[in-house]
Amino acid sequence: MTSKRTTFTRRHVLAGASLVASATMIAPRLAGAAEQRVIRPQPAKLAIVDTQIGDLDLDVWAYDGQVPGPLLRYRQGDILDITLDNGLPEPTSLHWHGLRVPNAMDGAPPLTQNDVSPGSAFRYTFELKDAGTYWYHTHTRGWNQQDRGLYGPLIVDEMEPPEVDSEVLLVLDDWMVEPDGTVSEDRFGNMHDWAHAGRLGSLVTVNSQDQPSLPVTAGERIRVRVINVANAQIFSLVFEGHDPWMIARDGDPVDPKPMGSERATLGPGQRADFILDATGAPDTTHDIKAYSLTGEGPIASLSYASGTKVGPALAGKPVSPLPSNNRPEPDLANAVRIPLKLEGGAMGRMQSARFDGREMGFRELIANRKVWAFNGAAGDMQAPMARVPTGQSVIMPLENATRWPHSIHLHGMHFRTLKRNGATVEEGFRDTITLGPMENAEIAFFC
Ligand SMILES: [Cu+2]
Repeated sequence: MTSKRTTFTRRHVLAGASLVASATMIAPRLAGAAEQRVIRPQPAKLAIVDTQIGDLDLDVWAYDGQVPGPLLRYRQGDILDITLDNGLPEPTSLHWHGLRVPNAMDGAPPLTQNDVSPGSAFRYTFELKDAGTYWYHTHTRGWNQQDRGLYGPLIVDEMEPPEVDSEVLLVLDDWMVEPDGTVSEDRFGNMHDWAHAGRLGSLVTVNSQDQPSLPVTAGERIRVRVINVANAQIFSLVFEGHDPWMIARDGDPVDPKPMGSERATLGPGQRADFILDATGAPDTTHDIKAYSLTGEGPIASLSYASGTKVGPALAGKPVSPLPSNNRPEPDLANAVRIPLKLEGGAMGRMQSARFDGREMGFRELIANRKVWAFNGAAGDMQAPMARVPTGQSVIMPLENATRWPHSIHLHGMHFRTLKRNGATVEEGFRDTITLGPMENAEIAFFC
């Protein structure tokens, strides 16, 4: 594992008034249909009160000076129209994670566009076909740029959203912070991390705060949206003292059911939506606890005000399913099979892989900063893995032949998971699947 293991400890929660105020991202609709706006990634400072280290003033890269970046909120069917204005000292791009976009708008250089140079701009515009909880992030040297803070939430409201009293958005990240309170730049692209479970941080934040206290009122019904923007960390969440209903995963509806004793697991890039009835008593505090690859402990808390909700109670009423996004179903009978095998990493069995036009041994691959391979090729996105005509359905057997968990994410479309480790499963549409070490799955999608 990584050299620095972190265990969350139960720490006292700092709940200063200003901290509470900014902890909850109760989300207004900021952008309207076809409203044009500019987003500028630039170097910035991020203040975090670390409950162990104290005041941190981190050097980050941020969209419009904020981490997470500004909340983009639309209604289903709206047109997103955003110009990326690069204020960074290096090229960048903007990827819309989980959204069904035209290929040219996907923001994945060099495949779908060129990198946007410093001082240049690129305009992204497309229709928002699907409602749900999504996010945007850089797709250029993401291991560096995303770690530095270049990500933000994107919400597309249903035409008829479920009735709730309030809404909470939780953006989960983990930062590698040095004892002196700086962001560890040495760890960006560190080969040891890279060959293991990825860069796992020492400080877990929710909305860029360490264990924020989220104000709630007894008796209210809350929609909770969770986005895991960490680059490698896997979080399993428990809302202590509450029994939320999961209503969506990766932006797509799931049959609502109470979580019971189940934990909601989110790999990197994944999202989950919940309906949470505030069944706690006034003046009490309940932890939101996370189990991760490096430890467990509270990451935030629900802090009840002294009163109770006034007016008609939604809490306790049945939770209805969200409206379908009507994504096209894969046609399994006529699907082509495109297998994807992941190899490499520390303690793996990969002897060699193709890179730069020839077969290289593992040591030579490491010298070229390549430790992972897809189907025997250690690539860098220069050439497509497969070409598929529009309208074609694909079945993709996935094999994680490594000792490490991997989240695999499809751009531009959601998939159905058909099998996990040989067993048939029935799941809703997802855009990201997390495979544990040596696990396999089969997914299917319509192109
Ligand atoms: Cu994506």
